[in-house]
Amino acid sequence: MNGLPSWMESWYSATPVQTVHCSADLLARGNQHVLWGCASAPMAANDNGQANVKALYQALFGLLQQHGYPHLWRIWNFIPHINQPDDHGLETYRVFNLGRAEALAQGMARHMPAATAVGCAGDALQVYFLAGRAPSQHIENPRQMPAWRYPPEHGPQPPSFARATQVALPRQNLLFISGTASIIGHQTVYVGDWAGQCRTALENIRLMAQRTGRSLHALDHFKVYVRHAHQLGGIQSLLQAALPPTAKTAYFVADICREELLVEIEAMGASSVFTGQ
Ligand code: 3EB
Repeated sequence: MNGLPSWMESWYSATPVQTVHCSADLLARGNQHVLWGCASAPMAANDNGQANVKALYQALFGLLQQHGYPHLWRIWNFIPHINQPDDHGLETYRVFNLGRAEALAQGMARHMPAATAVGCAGDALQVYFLAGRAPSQHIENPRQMPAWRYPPEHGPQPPSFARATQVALPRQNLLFISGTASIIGHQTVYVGDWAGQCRTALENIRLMAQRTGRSLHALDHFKVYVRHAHQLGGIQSLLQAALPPTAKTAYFVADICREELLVEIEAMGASSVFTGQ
């Protein structure tokens, strides 16, 4: 209807927002604490996109540095043909990891953000980010190996992201839990079993929330990525019974970075801090 997309994400600010950058492939708007934006780079099928990934991340870090929001809190990576091999037979997600790590190693952003990395249509890598003037606190999951330490069986370069980041703003504590899957240690568990994968991913999220003193029910936003459209109904009813009923939850059909992963769940907690004013 009206050419509007079926789903939109809006971020609101109680204080004035300014556009700090606007070009064809990089857009960013922010207030005095937070910068929100998106970036894109060409990533054609079968092409090695490593240099483009690196260039996008370098441009992003440059922008954050230049405008005084040096801390990357949260990033969403939408990667076209994510599970397809490039011209050298390396899976696009693994190519992405090489380019991202190169930019991180060179850049000032030594602190990894919380992240999501899922597939998308088209031939462009699309990245959405939240960065801030204040650093975020890095949180790992005790029953998952930090992703940046994954062994080489998952690709020549481990993925550079934190399991979660937490930020204390003047009136709000933000918790960003990365895309979370059915992984224990570094291994995928419940291969071929979407229900088992849902329960394991949920338990991983619950453990992360617990690490920050929250229950699962203190999380107020969830996004669920489902690989196969025909499993969406089953996954939705399983999760609806387990997720907090008051949370905003959105479901998407998307490819996920490991071929055998059927579902990935991310979460956010944005509890208000009442100052009594
Ligand atoms: C995992 O835990 C599942 O490469 O940025 C989840 C979230 C995953 C983010 C990323 C990958 C990424 O390894 C995959």
